[in-house]
Amino acid sequence: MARVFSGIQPSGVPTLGNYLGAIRNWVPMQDTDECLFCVVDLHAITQRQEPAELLRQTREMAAALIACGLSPDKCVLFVQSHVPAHAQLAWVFNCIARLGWLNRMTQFKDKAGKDREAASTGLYVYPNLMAADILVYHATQVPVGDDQRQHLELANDIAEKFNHDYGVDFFPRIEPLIQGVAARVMSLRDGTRKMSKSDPSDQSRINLNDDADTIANKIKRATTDPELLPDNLAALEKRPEARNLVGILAAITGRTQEDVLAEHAGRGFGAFKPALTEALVAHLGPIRAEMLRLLEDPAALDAALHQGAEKAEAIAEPILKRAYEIVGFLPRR
Ligand code: AQP
Repeated sequence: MARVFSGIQPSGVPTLGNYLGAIRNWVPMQDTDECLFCVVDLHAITQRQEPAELLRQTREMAAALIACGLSPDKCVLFVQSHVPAHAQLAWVFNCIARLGWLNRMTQFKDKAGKDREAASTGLYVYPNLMAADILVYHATQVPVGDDQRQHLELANDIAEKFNHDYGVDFFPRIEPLIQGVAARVMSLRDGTRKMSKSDPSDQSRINLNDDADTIANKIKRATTDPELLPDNLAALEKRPEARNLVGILAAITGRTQEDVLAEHAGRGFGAFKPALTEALVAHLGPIRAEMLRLLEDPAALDAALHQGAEKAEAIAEPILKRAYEIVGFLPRR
């Protein structure tokens, strides 16, 4: 049985991008693998979060994950800051990763924007913490969206350098699992940018707690072009917004993009958008309802997360202990 790890930041309400690129792929894995899924609040504070908002968003994220089908009985579902081993191993990795490696990370460049000097050092070393999140469990399978590919390559570089520098074969290689037509869902306002929960424009994304009217409105206002839909994918190459909407409809209805085009070829977005809205509302409506129901009982949510943290800690502690011994830290009695 493979050990699987993946995380999601409570930096907002999860989006359709998070759902199609990651969460949805996690659900079936619970039945076949040993899965750890983590609400990564330490990562969220690499960018400013209002404390009260962060607390609310952490519970909201846990509720969303359960509403999407993760079961605290089938997987280890927990909050990152509840398991100190993540941050403890991350420090070691800060000392393994090279500045040159981090300088190449495109997510840092995107998130730091033009004023790089003003970005937090946490945002810069984010990939080292992500490597620790995974490797502190010796997890080997990491289901993520396409935007995380570069970070996982870096995690493998860190594991390899640690093993090489200390002459051990301790950390395993990580295999990124990047799946499906919706591995990268793009913004509804700009088809060249990925859909993000922390995008300042709420119109750029579908949130998992959006109601039917909000979804309809966002799809109606989504940026498109005046052309009709073609009958083949190649013709969408230079039409990022159109390609994104076709990809979303394909992913949400479990069809191929070719199938969607075969149905809608020759139509404009006036006809396509209502079909997309209908499919989104049908799929996301029950998730939203379950999420709202779970949030009515925060104590039950917290209890499930605390249980998850205990299970996670039991796996992480001996691995961290051994890593510290390898580094040469004096063992604590
Ligand atoms: N647009 C996307 N399409 C496909 N997959 C996506 N993911 C994120 N955006 C898309 C995947 O969702 C998982 C959790 O992501 P995260 O919260 O850890 O961080 P992120 O990638 O930075 O996601 P966001 O939504 O853009 O958050 P903010 O705005 O806070 O930075 C990951 O597996 C990711 O690949």
